[in-house]
Amino acid sequence: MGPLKPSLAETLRTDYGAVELPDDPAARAEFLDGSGSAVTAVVTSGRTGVDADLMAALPNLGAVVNFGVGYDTTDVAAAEQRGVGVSNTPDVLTDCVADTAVGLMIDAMRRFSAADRYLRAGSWPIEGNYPLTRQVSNTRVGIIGLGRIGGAIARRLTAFGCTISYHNRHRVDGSEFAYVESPVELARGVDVLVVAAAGGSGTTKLVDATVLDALGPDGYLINIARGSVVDEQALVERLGSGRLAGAGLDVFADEPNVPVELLRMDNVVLLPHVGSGTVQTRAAMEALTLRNLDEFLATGRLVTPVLQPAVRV
Ligand code: 8YV
Repeated sequence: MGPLKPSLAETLRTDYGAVELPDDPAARAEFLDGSGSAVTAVVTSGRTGVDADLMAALPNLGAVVNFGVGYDTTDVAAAEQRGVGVSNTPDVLTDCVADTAVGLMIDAMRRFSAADRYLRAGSWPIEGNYPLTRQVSNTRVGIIGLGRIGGAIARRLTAFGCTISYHNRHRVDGSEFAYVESPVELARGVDVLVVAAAGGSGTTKLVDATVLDALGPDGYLINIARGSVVDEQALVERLGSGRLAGAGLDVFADEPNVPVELLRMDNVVLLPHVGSGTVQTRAAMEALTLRNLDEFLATGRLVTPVLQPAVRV
């Protein structure tokens, strides 16, 4: 189920004889009627996923193999009910996504992209020096979601002298960073709020208007997780009216559509969901996706499961 990395799609077609689920509704319905019961594994990505209706149309499905760490587009509860396994690609993308968070934070606070636009527009000789910006080192940073990626961001920012605190579903055992009970309390005490929590129904608009107001007019929001975790409308309103200082965003609520108001703002840095997008990391994600598929086809188990398939006897 595309779109997939072209080399992965090609390998699946040629080495595995995989078929592509048609996008067109009529063609899809025809395919599912004729061949839905022959499908035992689906390879997809966080952009597409397998919802409960599609699972119902694939009665012999055994595994959803997800290219990407985030699997919020797949209905894991429905998968569990049906005994369908779900895998993702953790760890291999942690460094690149954490690098992206730090890059966005530096860019948003120091306004490098905006200063680059200023220089290219020929403004330097005419308008003079670029306005002063905000120091990154030694700031107070709050991280929502101290999982693998959140932890990697925290470690990087520790080297910048930042004071790190976090909010998470549960306090992380053994963490050296200060746990804060709620997102709003976390936002109140920091200069920068970094969103690194998984998407899905449990985190929808976790960063809402109240949290953004607690972050306040001197605060910055960085999001490398999922657009759904932030109330995007509230974010846009506050960035446009000076109630937030700035933002660095790699993810949006309705990708690839980005609120048009953001395009006109110099206090935001906008990336087209490129967090894991390096040659090295995407190759590692591809390899791990295929390892999961191979293991499932050979043994009925997954290498990096979110949920193991039910054992069929
Ligand atoms: C995308 C990501 O999945 O891993 C994730 O959760 O958001 C990214 O790595 C990747 O672009 C594939 O769609």
